[in-house]
Amino acid sequence: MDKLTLYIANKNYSSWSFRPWMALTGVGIDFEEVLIPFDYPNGNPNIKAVSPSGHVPLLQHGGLRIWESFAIIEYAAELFPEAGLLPEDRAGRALARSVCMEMMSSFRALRSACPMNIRRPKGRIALPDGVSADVIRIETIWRDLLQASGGPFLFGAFSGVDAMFAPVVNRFDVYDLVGSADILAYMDAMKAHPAWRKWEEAARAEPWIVPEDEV
Ligand SMILES: N[C@@H](CCC(=O)N[C@@H](CS)C(=O)NCC(=O)O)C(=O)O
Repeated sequence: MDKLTLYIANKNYSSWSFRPWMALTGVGIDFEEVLIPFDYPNGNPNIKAVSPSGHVPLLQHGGLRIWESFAIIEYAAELFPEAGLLPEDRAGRALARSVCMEMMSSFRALRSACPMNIRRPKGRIALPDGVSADVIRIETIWRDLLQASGGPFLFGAFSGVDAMFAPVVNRFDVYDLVGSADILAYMDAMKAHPAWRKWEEAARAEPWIVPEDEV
């Protein structure tokens, strides 16, 4: 099989890169990583050179290029059906897609007020309108899935759905947005996952600062 190459941006800040990287790493899929640091003053020309959308993440597999974080996870789930990236049953996969699509298309207030920042010291900020509604909705999604599956991850074992919410776990943590024991236990399980630890260690070692993401 051709090798898989995943193009990503800064591990400290690139929330969309984190998702497929954590999914693939978390279930043990082998891939080569190419990190292109953000270059906002110049419009990210090195990202535009590799990605049709001008964004990362992007997965290259032979001559095929796949962009959009969830499309990458779905492709990997089809390539490696035994890896457990998505639920085995059709109803479970439909539910998984529903919450992943909701993650991708929603929660703009949370995402813009509280950028992912892996190495940010924990501390609250003044929250604009809409953030607490986003937090409550995500807590409900997580709680319903955890209760149905029994945890410790959203569908029981770690899956691509957890990876789609990984940047939210960081936001809830570093901006101190939640306090319920069940939600904190899920976040602890995510932060203790070996794939999370590997990403976090690399993020902490990065030299780059993106001022607009330092809230
Ligand atoms: N919906 C896309 C979002 C991708 C995205 O916005 N990526 C950001 C990095 S986190 C990016 O490439 N930014 C560079 C730019 O906008 O120039 C996905 O799920 O992959």
